[in-house]
Amino acid sequence: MSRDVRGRDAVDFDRELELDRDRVSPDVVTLRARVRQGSTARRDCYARAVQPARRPRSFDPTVYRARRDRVAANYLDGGVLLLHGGELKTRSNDTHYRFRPDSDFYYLTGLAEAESVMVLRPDRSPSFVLFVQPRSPEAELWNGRRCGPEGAVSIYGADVAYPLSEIDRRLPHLLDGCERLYVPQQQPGPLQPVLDRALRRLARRNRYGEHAPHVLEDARRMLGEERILKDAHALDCLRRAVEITSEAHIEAMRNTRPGIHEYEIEALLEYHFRRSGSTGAGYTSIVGGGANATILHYIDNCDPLRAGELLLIDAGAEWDFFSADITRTFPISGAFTPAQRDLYEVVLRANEAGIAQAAPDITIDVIHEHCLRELCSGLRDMGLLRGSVEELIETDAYMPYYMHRTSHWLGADVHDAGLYCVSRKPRPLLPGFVFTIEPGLYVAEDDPTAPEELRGVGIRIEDDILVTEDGAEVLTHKVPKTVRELEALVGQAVA
Ligand SMILES: [Mn+2]
Repeated sequence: MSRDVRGRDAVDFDRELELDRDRVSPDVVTLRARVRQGSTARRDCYARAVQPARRPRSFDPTVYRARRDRVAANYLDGGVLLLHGGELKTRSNDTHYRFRPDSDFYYLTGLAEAESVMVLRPDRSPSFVLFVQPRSPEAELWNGRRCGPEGAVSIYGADVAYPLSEIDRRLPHLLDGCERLYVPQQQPGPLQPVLDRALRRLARRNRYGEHAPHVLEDARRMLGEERILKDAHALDCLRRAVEITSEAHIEAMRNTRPGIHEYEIEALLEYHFRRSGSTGAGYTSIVGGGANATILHYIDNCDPLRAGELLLIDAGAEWDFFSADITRTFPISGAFTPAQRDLYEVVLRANEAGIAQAAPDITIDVIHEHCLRELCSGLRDMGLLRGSVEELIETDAYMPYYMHRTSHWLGADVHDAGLYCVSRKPRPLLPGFVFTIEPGLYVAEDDPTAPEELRGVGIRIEDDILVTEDGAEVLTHKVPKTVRELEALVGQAVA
């Protein structure tokens, strides 16, 4: 076999052998060379026929085509949209995290394959172009199926699709002459070098009549406005995610008892997510007992749960890459102490006051204010703060106990895309928006001004809300949150 046929690796390997020759015995050198050339069996194991590309379970191309059409009609304004589907992320050395596609990319394509790139050019032909990893018996044997350019067309409906290796050659032509280009500007990520090369190439070719886009716009901002109004498929996914998450929270409540560990509850929640067919948690589950609940994003989940303390669970399943987001707090031994119950009732009143406001034309700032009023009047009644509710809000006196906002958009991302302010003013809710209401109170473990029995108590109650034509629907209504319901349910499975 000549060096030319064997390619660069073999040539490099031979060089390495030359260097090695002085250091190792001739036998070892011969053995290594034989291994490098490979046995027939070794070559044959990759020579299997490539299976036909598989359509993912429950993939409906009309959902994604309708979204691309809406984006073209409502936002692109004659421009071109360029998105990357997300990279495979290294966990350590040569192992990776499970791939999770970029939300914007998946929203418009339904394609969950790493390294894919989409070019959407509604006014031109071809208008929907995908770059994907090519079919490869060896890569697919190790790492899983790929759709390849053929599947990108036949399954995902691309007008034309190319292997990723052709992107540098083809992208300049696809962008040539377009005035306006939409790319994710906050986190261009892996797209940046590809785009830079394409734009440089177009600039170089300018005197031959080619020209690069004049205006760069932020694709995330634009797509946030599309994604904030949930279509039927998004709502179906959210409802399914909420359903699974609700069952998981109830299971967690039923199985909580003193002595069980936070990680056991985490495992139980995520067991339920996965056994229900969910891709898993939409964010790292927060399972915090006692003072761990006062750490807003506590994810160590490593401690045993103690009688007399509260457990805060903030966890949500993802369904087809849409996430639920539910928080509940309840007593580990099944009964609140009087002080815990009083503080819990304050947060519950705030949660209900916020929900009562949810309706079209209301802003989430108004909902936040209603929650704040309940929290401040409760903190005052319990002796944690002094002064009028107006004063406490005016001076941010509540901040040591409530340091986060009440709401965020919810969808493909748990903190979903979409502007919170339009023209610097909080935007009114519209039917089809989905958001959370999640007031909380957190008393630091070492707060000398707080009554002893409240130190290290953290409470949050979070529901997912769909704005409807005439009000709002609490998607998460099945998860108990009154004191009576919780006390009846906690520990039932282990009693
Ligand atoms: Mn949340």
